Amino acid sequence: MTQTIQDIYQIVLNGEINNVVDAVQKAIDEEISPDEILNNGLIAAMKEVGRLFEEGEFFVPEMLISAHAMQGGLNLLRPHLVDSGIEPAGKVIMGTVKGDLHDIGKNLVSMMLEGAGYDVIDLGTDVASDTFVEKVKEGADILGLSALLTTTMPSMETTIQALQDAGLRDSVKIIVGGAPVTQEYADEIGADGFAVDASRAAALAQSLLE
Ligand code: B1M
Repeated sequence: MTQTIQDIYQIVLNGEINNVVDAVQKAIDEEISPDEILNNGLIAAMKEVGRLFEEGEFFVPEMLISAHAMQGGLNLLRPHLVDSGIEPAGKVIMGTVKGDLHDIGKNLVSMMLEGAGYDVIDLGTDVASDTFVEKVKEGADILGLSALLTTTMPSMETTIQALQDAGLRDSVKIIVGGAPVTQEYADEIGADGFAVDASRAAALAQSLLE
């Protein structure tokens, strides 16, 4: 691994938002392939962030700062990735369900998925089941539903039922999460998976698509 890639890895891990763009630009100028910058620099660092979070060494603020640093680098790299024809790991549609305005956790999940190489289309908060259905119709590998209120959790089931009614249920893997959501609830409503946090959501997406 070159020194420049090691620098990018360390900068993302440290959450040095102000340094990431210069480091990624340096790698581009050195004609390091976008694939290497992405996989050995940005994604590798986010994997380590996920590991540290799961082990209790990093907390939500550290994870958010690293995710923002990763996004800064990714924004610069994105046109180069498109030019070099690198395919994303998969397409994810993400949103907080109808009636629910909480988005901090959902944003973190989106960022971790981006960090893991997915193309994430984030529909925001208070997303109606019909909107999820319309977006899944356009094509997606994974649908991510977030809910933070016990009163909005049923909107997850409504969304899964709406996909079923539209004949789209089997076209997409559905993952659910949010503070009040449990594995039991995910099983009960027929989701494909539940993740307790953002880092495990990225790992879950990977295992569901394998
Ligand atoms: Co609200 N709120 N809130 N709130 N809020 C909670 C959720 C609450 C538990 C607070 C409490 O009473 N102790 C409570 C819910 C009680 C319940 O339902 N049983 C509550 C309430 C009642 C309300 C209002 C109804 C208050 C009111 O108006 N009377 C209201 C509802 C508005 C609405 O949504 N319609 C409301 C409003 C708000 C604010 C707008 C003020 C603000 C949200 C700001 C925002 O999101 N932009 C807010 C906040 C900040 C919270 C707390 C304090 C923090 C939530 C948060 O961001 N956590 C929250 C208390 C709490 O959770 N302890 C609370 C940090 C975040 C990183 O964690 O979102 O859990 P979290 O996400 C985690 C995991 O859950 C998981 O990964 C994330 C990262 O590790 N995860 C997924 C999340 N989504 C996932 C999706 C996945 C996989 C994993 O796959 C797709």
